[in-house]
Amino acid sequence: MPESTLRATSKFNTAELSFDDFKKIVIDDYRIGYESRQASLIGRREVLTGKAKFGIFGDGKEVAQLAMAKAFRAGDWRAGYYRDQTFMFATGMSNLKEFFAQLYANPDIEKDPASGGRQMNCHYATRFVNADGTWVNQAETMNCSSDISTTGGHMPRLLGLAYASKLYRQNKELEYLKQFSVGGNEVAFGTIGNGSTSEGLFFETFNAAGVLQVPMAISVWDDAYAISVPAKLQTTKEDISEILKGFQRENGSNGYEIFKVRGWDYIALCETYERAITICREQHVPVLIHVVEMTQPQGHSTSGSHERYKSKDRLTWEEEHDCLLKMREWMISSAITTEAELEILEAEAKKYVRECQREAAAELSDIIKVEVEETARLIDNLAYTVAVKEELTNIAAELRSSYDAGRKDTVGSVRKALRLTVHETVTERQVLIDWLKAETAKNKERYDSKLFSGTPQSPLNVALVPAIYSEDARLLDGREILNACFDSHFERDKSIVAFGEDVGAIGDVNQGFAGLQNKYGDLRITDTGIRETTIIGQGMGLAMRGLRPIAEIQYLDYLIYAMTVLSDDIASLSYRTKGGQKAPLIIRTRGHRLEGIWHSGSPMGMIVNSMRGFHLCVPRNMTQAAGLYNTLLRGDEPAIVIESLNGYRLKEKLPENVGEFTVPLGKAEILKEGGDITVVSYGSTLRIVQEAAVELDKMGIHIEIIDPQTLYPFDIDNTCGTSLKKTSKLLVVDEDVPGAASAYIIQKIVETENGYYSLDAQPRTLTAKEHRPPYGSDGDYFSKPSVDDVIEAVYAMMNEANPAKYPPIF
Ligand SMILES: Cc1ncc(C[n+]2csc(CCOP(=O)(O)OP(=O)(O)O)c2C)c(N)n1
Ligand SMILES: [Mg+2]
Repeated sequence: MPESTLRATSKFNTAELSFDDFKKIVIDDYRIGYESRQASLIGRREVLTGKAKFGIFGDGKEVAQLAMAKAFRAGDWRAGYYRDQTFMFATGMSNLKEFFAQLYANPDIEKDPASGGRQMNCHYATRFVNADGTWVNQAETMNCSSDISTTGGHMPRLLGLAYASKLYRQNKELEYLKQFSVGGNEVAFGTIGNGSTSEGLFFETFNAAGVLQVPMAISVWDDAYAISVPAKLQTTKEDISEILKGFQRENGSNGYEIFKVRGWDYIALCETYERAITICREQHVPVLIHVVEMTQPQGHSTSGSHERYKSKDRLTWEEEHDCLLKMREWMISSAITTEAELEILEAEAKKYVRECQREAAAELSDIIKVEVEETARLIDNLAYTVAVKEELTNIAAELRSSYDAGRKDTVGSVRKALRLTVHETVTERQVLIDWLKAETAKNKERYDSKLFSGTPQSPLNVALVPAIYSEDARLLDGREILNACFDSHFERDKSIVAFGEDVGAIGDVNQGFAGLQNKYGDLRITDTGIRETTIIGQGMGLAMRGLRPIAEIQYLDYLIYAMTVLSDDIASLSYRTKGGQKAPLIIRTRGHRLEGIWHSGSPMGMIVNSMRGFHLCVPRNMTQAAGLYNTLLRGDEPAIVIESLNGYRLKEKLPENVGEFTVPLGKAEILKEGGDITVVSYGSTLRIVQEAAVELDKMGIHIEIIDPQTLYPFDIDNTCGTSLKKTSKLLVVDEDVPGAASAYIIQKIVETENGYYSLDAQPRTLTAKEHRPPYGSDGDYFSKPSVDDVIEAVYAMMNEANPAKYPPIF
């Protein structure tokens, strides 16, 4: 980083502040804002001249962010969006070099700590997970949860970050977790654009925080536009704080403190943030700060120009109300500084930002240049020993002359050279192959690592502890097994909390948590409103702040209401921060067959396809579910557990170590051995398959039943593939739609586990119909796989193999 003056903002300490101190703070702030603006201007130019791929910047939002930064302390949190560079610079959570490193997609986390080159520019994050998986001391650092590009998508997480402070303040049992909280006195700062407040996620979060009374401070950056769509088409009355007035707390009611302030009025902004955040921090009252009259000097992003959709009058108004221009005018008119002084400051700032940009660019391009030369040299070396000399020297020359070569070009050139020389055996070719292997490993780390935390704390490393049964083990309802398991965890680990609809007072609709609120208190087992997205967001925020939440979604069919936060936010968190952040949230839900279109769903394909980054557990009964919870609650990665809705009242034996024994993730289990057909199923359909097997045995057909237990990871030990070596036939049974989770399972077995080479018949799936299951037992029978269906599907495969022995049934 080039030498420079002060970088982070200073607080106004009104009691002791002299006018000279005040002036210095204001001027330093202006410098931060001005540098930030230069970064936006240069950043846009870099994109438009092809040196970076895309740019979105925080110009026009600088002054409010300086004020917000003054109220931000160690221990506090941010969940915001792509306009916040000035805030990040002013708090010291980011700097100009990192800003440009991200713009150039530098995959080195030392250079772009927010995302290791994985995220678009202006997507911020601090690293709060160490390389060994341990947490940093969040009470001592300023903390920024990782941004996502989907606007408004971060709001549910913000709720959870704020809710953690409430738990840390109110639950004295958590005092031992000192590295996560300063006695609950932290504020979770959220930022969102005016247009994005139209999202349901915003309103759901807003209401939930009002109910929960958590220290959450939402700033709305209102520039009257959302790309081209004006406020008139976004917001009722074109004014978000106006329409949210009903949330204002009054006469001892819960609710919000709501503030409105202009985005170019430095002093009003500083006063407003000071007042708002004091209330929020001290009283745990959520606040809304609606910052109006903001501008976009360069338009929305590098994708277009705002001259296309803003009127001349609007553009002129924006120029006149540029927040830095207004601050500058005010500084001169109040004798804080002079035009001449500012000109010097601005010239210095421009130079400084330019130096930062050049250094950041060179840090990547210098390395790439060396790699390009090395690769070209290896290709040249090969060229002189083979027939296709000219083609290869051309590839090397093209690579050397490419002005923006990247790793795709070095690797791409080598792959092409290897294709062209496929029949050659010279050593120079082997050198190239070795280079490619080494480079592939490096690029895997750069671009393909950390979908999960993968640290020593990973649930995949949790020790296997078998269930122990006493001779007179009690037979209990499945729900009671789970209840005993959860009870043991709440006793063992004070950081575990569970919440969701009907989870608290009645202990969930199927009573897994029954009696536990009475025993452990309503801060640990807690009812929530009907708000799936923010239940999950609440869990995510808690999990990022060192707590161990179990967030409950009442039925699997309602998971779809939380998909945005599950898929966009939690599932991608470890990956998009290259392991810098984690949220080991456990989601508990129940599904598969019961009654009716919205209580019998099994949308497993939806989950499998959109939630990579989660472990996906599909226990066949409540004992297996307990074993999986026991594993997950000792690990540090997010997971979803889908209990079988129709299994809560079935009798199971209570293990003596119900809170200790573990079911490993990815460990498939053979439930019944047989030599004719391998049948793979999970969850509720397993009981159907097991029932069918009894009749099939009588017919002389012996199926092998395998329960993968977790769909992600899937059958790590190749149990299914090994079984196929014996049976050569595969049937996958599930109750999702055709081509959904069953297709995923087939791909895993046939391709990943090499099952294809053992097959002597087409692999089959038996699934539900394409529509949702109708209400009633007949609806179930004709829509979901039944015992009859399983028997006939198995029999049909036997018939195909040996029609004489197994003639058609009908
Ligand atoms: C969920 C989602 N929908 C749409 C988009 C595309 N998009 C990106 S920015 C943007 C406008 C956001 O406007 P606003 O919230 O007012 O923030 P501003 O950019 O004006 O600061 C849109 C529509 C997105 N990124 N995410
Ligand atoms: Mg806007």
